[in-house]
Amino acid sequence: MNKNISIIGVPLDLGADRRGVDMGPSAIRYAGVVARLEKMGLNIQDKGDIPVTRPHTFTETDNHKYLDEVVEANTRLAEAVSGIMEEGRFPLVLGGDHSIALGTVAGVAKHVKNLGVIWFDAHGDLNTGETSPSGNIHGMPLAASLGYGHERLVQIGGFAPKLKPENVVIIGARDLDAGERELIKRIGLKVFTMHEIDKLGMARVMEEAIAHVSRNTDGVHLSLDLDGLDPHDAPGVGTPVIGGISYREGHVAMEMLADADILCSAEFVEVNPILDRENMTARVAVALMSSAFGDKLL
Ligand code: B3U
Ligand code: MN
Ligand code: MN
Repeated sequence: MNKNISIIGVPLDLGADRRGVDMGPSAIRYAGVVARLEKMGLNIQDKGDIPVTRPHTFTETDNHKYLDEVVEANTRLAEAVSGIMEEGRFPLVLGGDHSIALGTVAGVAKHVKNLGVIWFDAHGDLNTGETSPSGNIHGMPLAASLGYGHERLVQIGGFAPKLKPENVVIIGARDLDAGERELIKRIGLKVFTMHEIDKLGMARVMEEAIAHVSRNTDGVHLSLDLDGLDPHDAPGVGTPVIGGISYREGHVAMEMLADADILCSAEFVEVNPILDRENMTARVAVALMSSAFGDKLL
């Protein structure tokens, strides 16, 4: 496991149509991310935040809200993440809405030939401008990284596609739109919905997920949307969906990832301190990070 970690914040909420997740990086830093990871003996460098342009007026392009700003922020993020990879360090990206996966995945995929992805989320984030019910780009980053959707999203970082469908798993899905279900079936994407988690248990799901994403890959990116967790355990998220992954299931999943030693990068997104209770969701995010980086109970 790479013990040299560089943190980048992305105070972007335009991909979620302005909902307060721009304060996610501050909330996660306030929850003590640097101290917690340093205490584990990791070398942490906090590189601060990516600058985000804040528009005065609402804009929409072909059912993509704030397309220019989201593309601009993610282009900067892709460069920053790529720079961290070049230095041989592990990028840990703090969101921000989930559209920032566009930039993170672009920056990582530039350096990892066959990149695997574990996508924890209540949602599929597999919409395109044609299928999105909201026009919110945070519902589109996985589709775009696989090569589907608006050219400007698909081409962030200057190459496409970043991912092959057989190297990706979604875990925790329970709110999929019709167009997303259609794409999942068409490209044969592996999805562990809450149904599989309830039936098989998280440990078995993680065994299968880890085997799936590490089979033909040279590194795995963890993209963790806090709304994958149950709103009871993580209330401070943009779009809470009842019936999610528990705090404990989240931890065992992260611990199994640490034991498998497959991660090359990670991002924790959609923390919304406005809707939170005493910064609980940011604190849960930090706790999950420590498990993902190998913290043990004993
Ligand atoms: N699938 C819906 C809702 C959604 C996606 N991601 C979040 N919410 N956080 C959409 O708008 O694409
Ligand atoms: Mn998401
Ligand atoms: Mn989500």
